[in-house]
Amino acid sequence: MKQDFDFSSIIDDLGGGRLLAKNLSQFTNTVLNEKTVYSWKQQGIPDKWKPSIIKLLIKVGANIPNNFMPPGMNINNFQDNFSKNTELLNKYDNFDDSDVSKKQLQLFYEKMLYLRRFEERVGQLYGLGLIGGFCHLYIGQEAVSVGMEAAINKDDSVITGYRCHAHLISRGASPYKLLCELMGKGDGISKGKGGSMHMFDPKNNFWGGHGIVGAQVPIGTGIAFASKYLDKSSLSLIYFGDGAANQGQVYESYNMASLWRLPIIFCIENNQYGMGTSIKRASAGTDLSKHGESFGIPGYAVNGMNPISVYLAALKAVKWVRDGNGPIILEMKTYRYRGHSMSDPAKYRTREEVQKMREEQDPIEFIKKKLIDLEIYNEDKLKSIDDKIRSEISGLAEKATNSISTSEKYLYTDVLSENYDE
Ligand SMILES: Cc1ncc(C[n+]2csc(CCOP(=O)(O)OP(=O)(O)O)c2C)c(N)n1
Ligand SMILES: [Mg+2]
Repeated sequence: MKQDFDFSSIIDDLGGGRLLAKNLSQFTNTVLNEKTVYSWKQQGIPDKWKPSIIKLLIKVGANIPNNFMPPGMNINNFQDNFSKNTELLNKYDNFDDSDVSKKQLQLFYEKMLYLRRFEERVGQLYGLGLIGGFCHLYIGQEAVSVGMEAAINKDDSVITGYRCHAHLISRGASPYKLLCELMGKGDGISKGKGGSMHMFDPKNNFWGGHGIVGAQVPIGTGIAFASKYLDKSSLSLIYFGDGAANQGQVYESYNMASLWRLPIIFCIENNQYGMGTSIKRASAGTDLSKHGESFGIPGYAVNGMNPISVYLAALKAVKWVRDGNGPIILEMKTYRYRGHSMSDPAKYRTREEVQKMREEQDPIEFIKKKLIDLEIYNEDKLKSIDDKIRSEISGLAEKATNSISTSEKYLYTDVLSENYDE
């Protein structure tokens, strides 16, 4: 029989008859003889096997010749949303270093340093007994919040978990009000009633501060739904950790977000540890950027210790979402230097590991070196910026320490939503 089509190249693309027979058997749960598959080289592939073979070709990224399609079918019948979206996303241009201005580099340095010095001061105040309750510091992860914030707008919404001080400051919240909140003062951003884990700043579109691991993911999804429903152009940036990434509510949110094409950036801050366990011990799949696969949500992993990489990745993600393509996942590979919270025996990692990360991957040191190499700032200028930040934070900490504690009169306010404006 004369073939109008070269079936052998398809079989070769899929690793030859033996591998194809094995893969097809697994894929279709049918026992398929290797000899049969080899015979297709001469006799042609029966229509009955074509759909499965097309799916395998898509999986390995091989070309599917048009005339290989069974009648009435085209490639879209076989491609799932994930492949379609990933293919589309790959066609988007990547942003590069030319998209980062000198001014932006200066801001990255100043903003990251501010977050670091703020958190260091919070750690000291905690040690002095001026802050009580749970408290989780962001030291080490600064590049994520600063890089992401630089790529979004003020009307976009941000929501995160309990490690939230940095995200608030990046949004533009008052550091003084944060310090007051931490110390249970009336001037606190949640009137001193929320503490470290429960800070809100609606004016800056910051929606918490959530102590329940992962709770912010469905809430942030709802915020994105509202934005779409009300025909607004704002997106919802949802941060959560590697420890939250396997939760059921996260997957339910992925499903709805993708189904309704909601404007969401799911930003997973993979600092490699949950409360006392490494991701390698806790997660069956550690490629978190691909967790949206079965929902058709594309994603990519980013060096979360480099604010430039974070910023450039975020620009692309923002464009993707604003173009109406629906959600995207960014997995930030980052690291926290301090314990999970203020009490952490840290038995799950070695001191040497932490030291190595600090010495080799610190985001602030990285950007500092860049500023010097590009002759944007010299050592003296860098030091004067640091001194200015330290003294500003010291002044605010002193003012907050001396401010008035929260009042009993707030005990029953802000409990119901109608009291929101009180
Ligand atoms: C539903 C729920 N389960 C458990 C906890 C206790 N807990 C607090 S933080 C945390 C680990 C979360 O780790 P991850 O998501 O990686 O965030 P990270 O602390 O690293 O920023 C756990 C288990 C909680 N607060 N809520
Ligand atoms: Mg973590």
